[in-house]
Order: sequence, then structure tokens, then C-alpha cells
Amino acid sequence: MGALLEGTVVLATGGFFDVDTGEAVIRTRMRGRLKHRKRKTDLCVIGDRVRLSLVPDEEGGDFAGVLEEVLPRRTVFSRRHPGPGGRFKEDVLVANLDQLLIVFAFRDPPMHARLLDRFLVIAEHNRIEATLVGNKVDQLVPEQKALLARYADLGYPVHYVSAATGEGIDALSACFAGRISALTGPSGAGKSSLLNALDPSLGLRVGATSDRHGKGRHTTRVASLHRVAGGYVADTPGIRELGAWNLPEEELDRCFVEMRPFLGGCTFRDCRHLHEPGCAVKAAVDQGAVSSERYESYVRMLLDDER
Ligand SMILES: Nc1nc2c(ncn2[C@@H]2O[C@H](COP(=O)(O)OP(=O)(O)OP(=O)(O)O)[C@@H](O)[C@H]2O)c(=O)[nH]1
Ligand SMILES: [Mg+2]
Ligand SMILES: [Zn+2]
Repeated sequence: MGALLEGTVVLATGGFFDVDTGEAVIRTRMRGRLKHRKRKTDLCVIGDRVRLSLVPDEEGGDFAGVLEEVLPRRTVFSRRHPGPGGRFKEDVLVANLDQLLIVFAFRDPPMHARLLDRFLVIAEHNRIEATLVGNKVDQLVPEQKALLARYADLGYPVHYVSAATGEGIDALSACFAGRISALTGPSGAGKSSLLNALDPSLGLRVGATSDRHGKGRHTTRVASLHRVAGGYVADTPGIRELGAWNLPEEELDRCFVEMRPFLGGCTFRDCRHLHEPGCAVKAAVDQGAVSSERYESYVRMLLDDER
């Protein structure tokens, strides 16, 4: 066996892993001994750095890639596995992610502040930079623009863009160079459309939002990494269920950035900021320093077993 090659997994589907070594994209299968390790997390996903070897194909002639080793992850964008039994398994959507672009549409489908807050909690918990993208600005809804503006006040970058008209696309493309980013958000928000607008040669499939009633109407089904504007960008399927994986209750408050300045000030060290006396967070809500909407998101996530 020759020297091992190293690369980034750009597609993981049906037991195959496509690995970009910088010189070529090589389709690999996983070495058997890797597969049999029992784990609570996904073994190999897009964004993973891996080592692979080239072995002669069974028919002779060509070489086939064998995935030998998955290197430790710097970060993960993950959630609890959706569905029954999910609390026991982590669903890693992208490994080694630097930046999460949370895409919502104006009007169709409507924005969803609670889901937005869940994305932000997952980004904060995993120390991934979060950027908000309001797509379909050609169908602007003023109240929804005001909603996004409140997140800009919290310090999150916000882009107003339209995949349809091209508005804001150049400014958006400036944030990808040299890093791994992912577009996430509800189905129909226009994630694939945005990637096509950033690079028309990608030719990703987009679907009409009217086709999406009920379950399983996602146009994008498999997450994949693309080279866009000097970096890697993942297109991911739309997300409806988003429980954070491995987020202890006492760490939830830190994931709401505007609560941080108040966290040392509660009377009780283990204050959950619900009904405890002398709670500095509740006082901040009363004074308007923390919005009641965001506080409500905090309470819901705290009490929600699906956290
Ligand atoms: N008016 C308008 N429509 C848009 C815009 N961007 C996307 N769309 C439309 O929105 C619909 C959904 O777009 P997709 O790109 O498939 O959405 P997605 O977020 O990738 O959806 P999933 O793959 O299911 O998660 C399509 O009909 C697009 O043509 C935009 O900026 N303006
Ligand atoms: Mg899509
Ligand atoms: Zn408190």
C-alpha cells in the first residue's frame, strides 16, 4: 500500500464517500474495521478530514479509494437524531464547520423566530460563527425585516438577498473564502437557489414551495459540499426538527448572547432564570435589555425535552 492521501469529504451517500484531495475527487468506500466500531455519532460526514489509500480494483486495472481513517473534528454542526430514540444518537450534519448561514425567506415560507433561535443555540454551543440570511428580499415583508434587524442588533451579521434578482449576492459571496460554511434553514427558503446564484455552474435542483405540503417534500435530500467563492459551502436539506445534541441544561443560557452579561448576577448560582428570586436575567427582561421573545425561546428550549 502506498502513502495515504488526505482530503475533505464532499459527499457521503449510500456507503460511498467522495473525498477532495485538492488534486482530484476520489470515490471511496470505508475500510470494514472502521464500520464496526459502535458509536453514538456519525462515523463520517461531509466536512470530515480523512485519510485514504488507493488499492487496485477487483477487476484489476483501475484503482479504488479506501477510506482508512477519519481525523478528529474541530467543530460539528449536529443535532439530536430526529425521531424515536433520537436522544441516544447525534446526527452530524457537517463536520469542521466554520460558519453557519441560517437562511430564511421573506413570506414563502414565513420566518420562524423560534426555529431561528434554535439554530443560533446550536451554533453558539458548537462555537460556530452564525450569519443570518434573509432571502427573497424581492418579496420583502416589513415585519420580518424588523425581526432580522433585531438579530443584527445582537451582533449577528445579517444579509438581505434575492437569489431571483441577484440582489446582495456579491456581498454574500465575500464571506466564504478559505473556510467551510453551510446553508441551513427550512425547506423552500432558497438555499439551493442561493448557491446557484453564487455559482450558476453548480446547477443544483430547486423546487417550488407549493409542492412542499406535508412531510418529506424536501428538494435537496443529501448534504454535499461545493467549492464556492474560494471556500467549501454545504447545501443541506431543509430542517424542521432541531433538537440540540449534548447540550446540558446549565449551558443553555450562555447560548443566548445577550444574556451573558447578566449571568453572574443571579442570587442563586444554579439559577434557571424561571421563577427564582433575585434573577438578573429576569430583571434584564423587565428592563428590556433582553427581549421577551428571546427569553421565551430560552424558556421553551429549557423546558422542552426535545432540547
Ligand atoms: N421570489 C423568489 N423566489 C425564490 C428566491 N430564491 C428561491 N426562490 C424560489 O423558492 C423555491 C425554493 O427554492 P429552493 O432553492 O429549492 O429551496 P431550498 O431551501 O433549497 O429547499 P430544500 O432543498 O427543500 O431544503 C423555488 O421555487 C425557488 O425558485 C428568491 O430570491 N425570490
Ligand atoms: Mg435545496
Ligand atoms: Zn437567573
